[in-house]
Amino acid sequence: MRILLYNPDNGVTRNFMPHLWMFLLKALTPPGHEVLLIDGNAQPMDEAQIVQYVREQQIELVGIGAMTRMIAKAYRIADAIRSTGVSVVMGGPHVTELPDEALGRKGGPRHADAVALGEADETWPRIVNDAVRGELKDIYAPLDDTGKERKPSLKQYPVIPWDSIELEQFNLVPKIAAPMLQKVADGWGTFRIIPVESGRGCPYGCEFCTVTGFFGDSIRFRTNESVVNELLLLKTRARREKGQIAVFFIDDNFAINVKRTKSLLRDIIAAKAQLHWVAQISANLLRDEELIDLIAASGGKWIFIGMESIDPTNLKDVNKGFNKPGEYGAVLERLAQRNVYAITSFIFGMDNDTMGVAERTLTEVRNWPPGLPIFGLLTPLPATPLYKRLESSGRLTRPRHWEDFIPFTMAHTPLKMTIEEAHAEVKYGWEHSYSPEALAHAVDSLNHQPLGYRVNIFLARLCFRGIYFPMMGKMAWLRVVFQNRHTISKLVREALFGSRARPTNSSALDTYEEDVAASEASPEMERKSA
Ligand code: B12
Ligand code: SF4
Repeated sequence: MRILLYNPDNGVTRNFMPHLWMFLLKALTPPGHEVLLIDGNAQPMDEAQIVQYVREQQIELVGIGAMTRMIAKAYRIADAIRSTGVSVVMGGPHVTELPDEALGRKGGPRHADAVALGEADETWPRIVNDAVRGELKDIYAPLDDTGKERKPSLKQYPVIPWDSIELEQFNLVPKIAAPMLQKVADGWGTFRIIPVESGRGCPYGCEFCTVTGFFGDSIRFRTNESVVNELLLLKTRARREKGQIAVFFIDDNFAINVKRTKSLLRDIIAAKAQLHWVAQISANLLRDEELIDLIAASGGKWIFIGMESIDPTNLKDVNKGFNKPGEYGAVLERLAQRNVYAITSFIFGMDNDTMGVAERTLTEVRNWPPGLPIFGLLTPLPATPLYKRLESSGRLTRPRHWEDFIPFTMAHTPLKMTIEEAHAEVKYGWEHSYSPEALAHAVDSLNHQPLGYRVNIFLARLCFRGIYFPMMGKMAWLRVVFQNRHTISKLVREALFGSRARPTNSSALDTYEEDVAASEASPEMERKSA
């Protein structure tokens, strides 16, 4: 059977990384079938295009996975495919939480022939076999013999053939630049960020998060050996292609068991399997100096930290009181001393937030080593404790917000500000962190570091800017390059003439302050920050 696995685009950003579920299910497909993958974020398709693809490729079964924010698109695509007579199976967090919606059992249209609930590692082979026999059931759930939910063990993890799998759609290097970049240093002809999981589950149960409900609070790990072998495969591929591969450890809390994380990192170092990597780790787990040493030595470059708020009342409200804002700065310093930087994620629109929350947060952020701050709004995802709390207190303004996804627009009203005010705060956060002046400041604050680090933070900020400011086309990128021409020319001068061309710290700061003063006086900037 020819099977297509498809993940819809989110319509806002071009995803920088493929979705792991597709590669995993492909690896778990019983032999004798051909599995094709399309990630809409890398290859956007509308309904007509996907129908044409399904017909041309003679696809007989389609698997679609989607987060809540992409579900409306996922349903439209599923409807179009089913209208051609091809069966559609849906899986992932949203349909697990609301299977009746996908199956049309709530009075709405049916979008899927079958739904896979929860982790599908063990049910997928069954689904494929049933589809071959034309006997798909409505629901597939991972249950043991007694009918109790069973979370798959990760001890027998399938080998994803990263060294040979087709990854063309996930190359972040523009085709036009590839031949030249192949010759730079160890080769930059390709650059891919690849998702790798080392474990699943998180016991913390933050109120807005689906993870504890979906993966359970019992944490399961792969063996160190299987993770190390996967990294070695990726490393071999990068060398062969004269390109670069970075890894995103997608575990929700990569250091949830510090002892085990240290042992994995030691094994990575011993096997020389280091690649540059990113991982999500909560701040409370980053107190351990030895852990940070091992992170740096094993290739860790960026740590995603869900800081959420600098207000302990907000954190307590969403069951994240284990985050201690007072220690954020020290944690980031500890990382920065090893040249590891942080993606610091904040949520605005919490119940104790008032106008000015963005500036109050940025006042803290400015005292920390440079990183990548990101800002979002509190979103009640279906089946989370947050959703239930807001629903029972009648505070949801758009209870089925996923039917009409509007980026950066809340689905409930916070207690101390309006929905519009909450969005204005997010906008303020993005504008003041990703303006040309802020980018210049981030680069200059790494003046004591080699050029590579300065280029790295600059490029990372340019890319992250796209999460809020649409940067989908060539023109959008050209505009951003023009706006940041001073920083770009400074970095290019330094690359050509060495650090002699680098401004001293004080002059860099003066330039920044002049820039800020200039931009504060600029009506354009004032309008943007209103
Ligand atoms: C990596 C990741 C990202 C990446 C992007 C995704 C990518 N390219 O991998 C980044 C960092 C960009 C990201 C961003 C966001 N993310 Co995210 N992300 C994750 C994370 C940590 C890992 C995903 C993963 O690979 N898991 C491992 C795989 C194996 O699990 P899985 O995807 O669930 O797949 C299994 C099953 O669900 C099932 N399955 C899945 N699809 C299908 C399809 C079929 C046909 C079948 C049969 C089975 C099946 O089988 C798989 C194997 O068991 C998850 C949390 C988590 N642990 O899953 C959150 C998660 C998916 N993200 C979430 C959210 C909310 C977001 C953001 C909206 C956050 C924000 N406020 O900005 C953004 C949106 C990004 C966008 N594209 O629009 C939520 C989604 C909840 C929901 N109901 O939608 C999650 C669950 C975390 C949470 N806090 O609750 N994310
Ligand atoms: S620590 Fe992260 S993954 Fe765990 S419940 Fe909280 S937000 Fe979700």
